[in-house]
Amino acid sequence: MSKVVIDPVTRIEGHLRVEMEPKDVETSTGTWQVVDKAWSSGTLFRGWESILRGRDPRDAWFITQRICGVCPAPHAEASTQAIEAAFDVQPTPVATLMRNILHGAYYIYDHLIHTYLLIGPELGVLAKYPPMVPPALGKEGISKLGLGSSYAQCVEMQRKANEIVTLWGGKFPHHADEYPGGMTVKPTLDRIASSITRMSEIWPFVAKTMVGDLLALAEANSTIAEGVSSVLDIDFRGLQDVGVSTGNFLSYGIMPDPENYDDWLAVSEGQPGRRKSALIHAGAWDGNFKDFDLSKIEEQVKYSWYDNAGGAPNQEDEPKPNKNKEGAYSWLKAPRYDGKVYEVGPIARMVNTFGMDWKVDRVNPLTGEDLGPLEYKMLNPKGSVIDRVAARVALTQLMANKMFEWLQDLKGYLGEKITNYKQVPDSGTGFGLYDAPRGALLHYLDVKGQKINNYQCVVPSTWNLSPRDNNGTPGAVEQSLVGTWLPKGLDVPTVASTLWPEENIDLSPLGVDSTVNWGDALATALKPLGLAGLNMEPLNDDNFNTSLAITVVRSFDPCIACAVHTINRR
Ligand code: NFE
Ligand code: MG
Repeated sequence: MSKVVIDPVTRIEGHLRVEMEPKDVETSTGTWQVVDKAWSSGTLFRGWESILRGRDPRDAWFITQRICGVCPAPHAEASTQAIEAAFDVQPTPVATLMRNILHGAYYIYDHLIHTYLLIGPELGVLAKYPPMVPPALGKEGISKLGLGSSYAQCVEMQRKANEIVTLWGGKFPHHADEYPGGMTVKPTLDRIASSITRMSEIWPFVAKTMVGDLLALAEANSTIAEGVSSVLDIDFRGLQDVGVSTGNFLSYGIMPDPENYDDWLAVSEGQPGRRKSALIHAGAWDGNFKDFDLSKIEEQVKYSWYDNAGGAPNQEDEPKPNKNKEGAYSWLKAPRYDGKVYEVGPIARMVNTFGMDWKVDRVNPLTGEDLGPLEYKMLNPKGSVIDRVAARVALTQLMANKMFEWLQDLKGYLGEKITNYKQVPDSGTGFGLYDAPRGALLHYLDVKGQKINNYQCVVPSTWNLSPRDNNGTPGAVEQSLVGTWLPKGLDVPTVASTLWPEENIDLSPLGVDSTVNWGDALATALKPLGLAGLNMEPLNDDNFNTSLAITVVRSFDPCIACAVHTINRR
């Protein structure tokens, strides 16, 4: 059968191509198409690991931030920690605390934009949930139909979160104040107060709107399940049956305890462990809590456009690109842990810290008002679209709570020593391991003659979007696409009307004299925007609707700008 291709996958950073081979499935209601095999290709060719060679190692954290405009902060942090390991210097406790505050605000921004701007539109459409559909009819649509109400607020709130990053980092993207051994910013009461002011607006949005939207999605999920089950005559439980991955989850942890940094460092020095003193733990969950062991990571390259041999990150050499390599189809390598595929990202952070059941408090830190905890149990232990969304919401709530605690704690450190300055050593090596929003992020630095001799990054999207490995096993996203329904000839409004047939949306506030069902309401709102190619326009009988498949891909929050960072010097 011919392939269905999405290229480029939009609304992400970088260039991602997804190919899918459909197969027919016969049921009592007809012949349907689902994904049989999938291929994920990074089509973008970049230059990072090579341009770092020969440079001053102190510049690495500043340069590697430029890998990505979405996740510069985690690259800065992973790099700074690699430099600190190579220089044999530790950050001071107050520096670690300020880093937690900066990165906590950054995390809130990142998970907000993914939930609302990057995957929210698909979820809002599927779940008949106007607050998460883009505010396509502007202020009038927001006030009269609630169309895009949460989406629009999110835009404001992510800005406030980024303002906190700039209070501690000078600017965003690409903050300017980390330094091996510490920070170049001081804790001051005005920075603390300005951060709390912004958090006092962000916290209620997260605790009420964001958590409320997750609960609304979870409730709508049963109607989606019934609708799809009856159309296809299959036993479909809902969004927990979409985007199912491997059940193996890898995390490096985030937010070290400033007073127990040795526990954090042990893992990046090669000692198997879980960094349990950190807010989010490291681990290699395979159905049970398992220590993370750095020596089990290797990159495989059989299906990647390189002539390198692959191997452990500190064995990898100068990239040898070869676009003509037989069988290869991606600029991404295939990182594996203990030879197996592991999903990285929000679920990995949650399960490696809390297991399958999560409970996050929602007590307003300023007023004491208790909204009741957010409680969530993973709906699919192998991971799924809805579990990824839930994990991001839970992490945002957790981070919003912690921000107040850290800001309070910082008052106890005013006037403390900020940096353990150290000269560039003649030689040294070190790893920085830090969980970026999209997942486990590794930087490796080798210094010789006071210059960078080798630099390697193994990045979250490289794990999730990897091509097949040396054994031919597909990567996490490639596996999670298998079985996804590709509706043929059915545009998005038609699918929406089938799932939600009741005609109960009154368009009269917009001056349209009718009461319509969800699909017609969407068509009214979104078609005038001319979203051709997004399955809003009528599809002919040979065309596949790829919206569900793209939702699967988006649930991993791909970033190919991060995932490929090699250079062709020829
Ligand atoms: Ni460019 Fe990134 C994150 C890193 S890659 S977004 O988070 O590191 O997946
Ligand atoms: Mg690399």
